[in-house]
Amino acid sequence: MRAIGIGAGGHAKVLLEALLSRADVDVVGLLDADRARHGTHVLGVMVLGGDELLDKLHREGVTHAFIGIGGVGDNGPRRRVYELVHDAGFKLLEVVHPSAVVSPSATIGDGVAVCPGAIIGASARLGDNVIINSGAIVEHDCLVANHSHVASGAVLAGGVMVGESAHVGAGATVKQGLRIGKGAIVAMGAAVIEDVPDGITVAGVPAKPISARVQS
Ligand code: JB2
Repeated sequence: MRAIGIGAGGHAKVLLEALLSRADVDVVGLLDADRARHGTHVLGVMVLGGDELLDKLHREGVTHAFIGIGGVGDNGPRRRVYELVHDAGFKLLEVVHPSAVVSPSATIGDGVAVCPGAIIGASARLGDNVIINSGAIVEHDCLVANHSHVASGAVLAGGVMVGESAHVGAGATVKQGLRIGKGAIVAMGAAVIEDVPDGITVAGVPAKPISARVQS
């Protein structure tokens, strides 16, 4: 299958590395909003232009896309790009790095990225456009809802629910059975020992609220 990547920064590079080892995927290029990146290469793959090329590429037989935007702390841009690509008729690629461990009983939505060394436990469920970044652990029976991002090295103990478009920062830990609200942010390194309401940012050990926010 022929695929286009959206974004040409650090996260796109991580996903590309996983995709370039797959015989079934031909990555034809990347698209980036930053004109300065057009014509440059990421791991040998050219940045062809901006998102205005999506319709043309689809007409030319490029059927699949992957979202290479990490958007640390704000999943709004990732959600918008996911919808744009979906509406343009592309199928979203799952990108699971060969070094990740995904339980056969786990389920994975459209366009999910599971990065190097991540572990997805038994009966865990990942929604659409979720990122489980390098070395993160999503234990058994967790639910990570659409557009959320579990950053590098974060640990969700068993049965944690992460609401839509939430962000769990690098190295954070969430105690078993808790709920992280929609659009909430857990700051890097936090230890979460109680539920986090929708839209709230928590930080520290143990984690405490530091602000409320509105998703972009
Ligand atoms: O709407 C868009 C758009 N918005 C931003 N369409 C397209 N086609 N591209 C878009 N971009 C582009 O995504 C930006 O112009 C930029 O080139 C790229 C994001 O690259 P950056 O390296 O700044 O961030 P990243 O999202 O790839 O990686 C961040 O998040 C990862 C999870 C970094 O913090 C990484 O260190 C982190 N691992």
